[in-house]
Amino acid sequence: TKITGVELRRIAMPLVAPFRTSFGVETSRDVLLVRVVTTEGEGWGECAAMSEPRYCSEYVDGAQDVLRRFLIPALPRDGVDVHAVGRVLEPFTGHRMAKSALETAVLDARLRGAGESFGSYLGAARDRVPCGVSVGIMDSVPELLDAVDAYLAEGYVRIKLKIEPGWDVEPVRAVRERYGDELLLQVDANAAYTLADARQLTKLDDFDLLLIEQPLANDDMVQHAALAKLLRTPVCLDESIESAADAAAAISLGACSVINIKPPRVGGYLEARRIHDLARAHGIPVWCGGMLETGIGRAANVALAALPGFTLPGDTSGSSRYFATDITDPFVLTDGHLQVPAGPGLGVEPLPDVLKEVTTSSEWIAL
Ligand code: OSB
Ligand code: MG
Repeated sequence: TKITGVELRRIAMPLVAPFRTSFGVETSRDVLLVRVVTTEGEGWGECAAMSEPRYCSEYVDGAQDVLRRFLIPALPRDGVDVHAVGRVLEPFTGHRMAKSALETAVLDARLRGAGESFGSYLGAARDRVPCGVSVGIMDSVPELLDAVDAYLAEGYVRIKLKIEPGWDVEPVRAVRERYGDELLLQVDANAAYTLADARQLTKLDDFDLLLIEQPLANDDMVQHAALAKLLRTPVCLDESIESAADAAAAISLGACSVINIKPPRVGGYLEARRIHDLARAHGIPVWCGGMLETGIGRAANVALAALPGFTLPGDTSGSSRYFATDITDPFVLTDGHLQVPAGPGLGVEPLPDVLKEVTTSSEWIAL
């Protein structure tokens, strides 16, 4: 089996509601899909990069450029070995989301050929995963409570509130008071604070949060360690962790006591599994984050979230939390859980009619 070429396909996916974070508002997802074609079949990957470099330095046009110009031309010509792909991509620095999409597509092709599922390959320990939901910043507390009401009615087992300076203690207090101590509740600041805000952040200690995610800047590992000493709320890192080496540094510094593992952020599912293994050996709980993925990226995330060290519910929400129509068969919550796809590879694929409808461009890169 050989890789014969790669299709880079851009799709436009309107969100069911605007998603506001401390770094911006998203109303539609501009997604780059990667389709690896081999002499025997094909495989899919989703690039998590957003339209603008705000969450991290990658952005979707840049990801497409580096894939076309450097990453795809470097692919091995002699087979479909996902570890060989990792090795040829390694000399290129950064661009982890672009690498992740390509590696995932190769792995999907490989596993489809072998008849093995992503979950089985990665080491899934269960066939369904509990699901949380990430709730954006709203214009008012009543609007937020309406949104949380609806998510809880759908069965989500954990609520994550996006926060920023001016939208932190008040919404957290309102949600905690309305739903009581039993609700699994956490917050995500997307790097919106500095260590000078420590006193404000200690006010969140009163609300028995599971964790506070990425309070400080992406490259502020040392300051996160200092902040963690001042807070009772466990500090979780998202943006700061780009590799297993970063995770090792964060753990030994005491910069976090929980890790959000987002495979695209760390360069793919193999590196994500290394972080899972490392964290597990240190007794550090992990959970699976998300980047508003379509069913393609979601399938892989749900498989990863079934590994034994994922002891907290992830941001692996159902398709309807994001899109009116997903490009795959939709992921639907049952009793607050999503089923881990069991079919070969990702176990899902784009529905041709829907895919055609949402496609904005396509380019073919022959090997
Ligand atoms: O920080 O976890 C984040 C979405 C886009 C970029 C960053 C983040 C998020 C989310 C939503 O919180 C997670 C999801 O539901 O996919
Ligand atoms: Mg986050």
